[in-house]
Amino acid sequence: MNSSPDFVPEIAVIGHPNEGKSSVLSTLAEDDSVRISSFPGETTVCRGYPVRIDGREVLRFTDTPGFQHPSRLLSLLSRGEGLSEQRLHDLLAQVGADPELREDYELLQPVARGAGLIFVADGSRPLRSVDTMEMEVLRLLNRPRMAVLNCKGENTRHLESWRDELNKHFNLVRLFNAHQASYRERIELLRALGAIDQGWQGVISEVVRAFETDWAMRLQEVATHIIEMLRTTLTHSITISWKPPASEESVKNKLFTRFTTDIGDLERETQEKIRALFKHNIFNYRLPPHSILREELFSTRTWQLLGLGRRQLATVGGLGGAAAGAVFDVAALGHSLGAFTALGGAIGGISGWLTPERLPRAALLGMEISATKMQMGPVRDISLLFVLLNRALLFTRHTSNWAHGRRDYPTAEDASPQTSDSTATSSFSTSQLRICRDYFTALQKDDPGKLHTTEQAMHNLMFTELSAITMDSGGNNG
Ligand SMILES: Nc1nc2c(ncn2[C@@H]2O[C@H](COP(=O)(O)OP(=O)(O)OP(=O)(O)O)[C@@H](O)[C@H]2O)c(=O)[nH]1
Ligand SMILES: [Mg+2]
Repeated sequence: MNSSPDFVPEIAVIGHPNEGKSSVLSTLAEDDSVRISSFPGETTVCRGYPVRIDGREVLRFTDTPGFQHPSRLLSLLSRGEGLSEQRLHDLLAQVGADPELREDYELLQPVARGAGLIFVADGSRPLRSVDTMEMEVLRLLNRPRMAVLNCKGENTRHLESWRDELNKHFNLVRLFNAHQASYRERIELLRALGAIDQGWQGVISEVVRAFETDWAMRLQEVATHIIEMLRTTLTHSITISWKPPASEESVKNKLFTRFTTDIGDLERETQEKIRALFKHNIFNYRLPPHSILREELFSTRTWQLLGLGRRQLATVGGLGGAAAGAVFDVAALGHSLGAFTALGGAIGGISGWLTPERLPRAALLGMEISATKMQMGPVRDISLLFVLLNRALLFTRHTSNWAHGRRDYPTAEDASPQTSDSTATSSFSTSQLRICRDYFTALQKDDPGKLHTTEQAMHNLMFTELSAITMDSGGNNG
């Protein structure tokens, strides 16, 4: 193995056609430009996928076509003893001269360059003799290698026979699912790669460290984006002049539409930034059908599920401070927004779950009306902070857990009912709620000194939450 400081380890993903080689590579390299197809033979030439951190290439994965004639390769390799570089060179020349072996020749190129190998097999189907031949070819090629069982189906009956056979040809065998692997599982597989060859340990450890640092930086950036969105939204206000003959109702509607559109646009921009941080650039997956994120930001269901629950609302209210008077304004949502008839059922329906005595309160969105002007914002109700926070955290969970190799859309069958229990803030402790309350109060008072310290505390809280939701062992259904 090359020990120069500029050395970039190359790992080729290799195996039978249609087993999920390109999918495994796509997930490992977080690259959604890798071509994947349900038809065997999609990959016909080798292609390198550099993994860059801070602009520096730290690792290179190579996608390869599937074996076409492993039995012929095996018979060529089995002749003679040992595999010197000269013999490998001669063997490649022989394979290259035969047009029938074009793809086999192609897949041997990274082997000739000394790449480490990940053999990918679908452990949900029965083992066949051709699989054993492919394993034997790799064993005879004698390169650092490991095997990955990527189960395309649910069937686990064949796993044991796969493991037994793989163990005969590989020192390392791991389960890794190209569709479901989380960040943690990717890191674990990379770490395992360090063990495939003595010389690889140091360089792979460095790569793993770079991956971990990069992930933490991403979470810091996500936290910054979320806080920027909160700050802008919670201090946002718009004023429109108003004079007869325009009716108060029509001006209110206009104001409300503009205000909520601004906030919705900002939320979408923030989501795009988060998506880009997790390198989902091309494949634009849809959110699962049951996801609360498919709901409008200002809809009854969103506020019911993602706002503060009654108990937490009472806790925040009990903390006192400037926000305390306003926190119960969530109860006024149906009432104050119900006035905006243009929204029809979307907001109006919320009054259904409110008790009459809680209804009449100051306008949720900080509505001011004078003889000539109407102003909406800054928001007076802390509930919006929690709704936005929960939506941002849910979005980050979806995006960060979505394996790059997975290209199918979630279906209705994946659906499970979403309850407020699954929101991040439902498990917030009183001290975490206090951090949110303090931040909200500082924003309302426009106090730069307080804002700085409370925003820092909020940032730390976000980072902790983001670490928890992106480091769990996967799951794409959020
Ligand atoms: N359900 C499920 N399907 C998978 C998984 N991995 C791959 N697939 C599907 O299997 C098919 C083949 O995947 P590819 O990654 O293109 O396989 P390949 O080995 O690169 O195929 P060739 O390039 O043709 O040799 C695609 O339809 C994938 O979506 C998995 O973990 N789960
Ligand atoms: Mg492929």
